Amino acid sequence: MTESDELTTTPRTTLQHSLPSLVTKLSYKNTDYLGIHAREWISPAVTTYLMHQVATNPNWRNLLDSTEWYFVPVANPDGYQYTFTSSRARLWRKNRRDNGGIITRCKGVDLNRNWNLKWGVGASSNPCSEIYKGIEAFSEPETYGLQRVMKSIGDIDLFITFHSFGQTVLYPWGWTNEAPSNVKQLKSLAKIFSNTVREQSGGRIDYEVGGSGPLYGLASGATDDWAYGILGVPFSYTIELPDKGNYAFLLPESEISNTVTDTAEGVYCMVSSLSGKGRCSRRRARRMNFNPHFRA
Ligand code: 0X9
Ligand code: ZN
Repeated sequence: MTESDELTTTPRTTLQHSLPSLVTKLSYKNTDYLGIHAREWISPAVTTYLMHQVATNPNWRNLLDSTEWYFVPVANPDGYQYTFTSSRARLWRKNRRDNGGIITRCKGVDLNRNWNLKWGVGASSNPCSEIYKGIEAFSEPETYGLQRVMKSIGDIDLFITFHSFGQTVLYPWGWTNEAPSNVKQLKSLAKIFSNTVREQSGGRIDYEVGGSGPLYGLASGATDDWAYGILGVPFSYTIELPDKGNYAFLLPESEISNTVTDTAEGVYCMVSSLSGKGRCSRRRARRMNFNPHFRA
């Protein structure tokens, strides 16, 4: 195959059905994304855009020989669909689980409180709560299906779950204020994201970097802690996308384009720095001197 052939070859795409989310696998190794709270509409937009970049942008090709990407654009399909049904439903967060109950009949489990690492800390047992943890860890088909797929992938180097809002890059732990063992490296890679986005946005978008617990308050049963603590993913993040609370979950349509392109550039540089390939590799990876798990 010639070099120009390679540039025009579309990556092989495999679809796997994990109940009930759809994981799209492109034929490269080692990165992983998802969006899980229904009302945080910018998350599926970012994930879909990233998927498109990876699949079609020739400028990303220098990363792809050594990387494999997994995307879950909508990890909470019922909740997401519900937010389109009325202006009251627009701010729904959980899935649409029928929790039973004779008096309240409150629906929904918070899918980011349902994973089995320290399940229950900073979460609620009340089905009417926005942060209801469910009857047990992985009680929900969405989380149960996703963890099965994630376990089946094998070693994952970088896990990013997109949420909104806040403009923060959060690393573990969320269930305790203790810092994890590779906190320096987690912080360095997070700063690569935030610096890249700041440059790319002409200084407009400034992310704060920090531990989930210290910055957002203790909350367990979330995907980032599970990926880090149970799967052993060395670089695991929750990225709270823009804005900082002005529009909050109702980010205007006019902000989508900037947000997805800024975020994609940030992710590109994270992966480039980790893999030692691509535009951001030399400048950043050497200085940071990390790459402990990357299997190029
Ligand atoms: O509370 C959450 O689930 C996330 N924030 S949001 O406003 N999008 O709901 C933050 C999760 C951070 N990670 C952990 N606490 N482990
Ligand atoms: Zn969220």
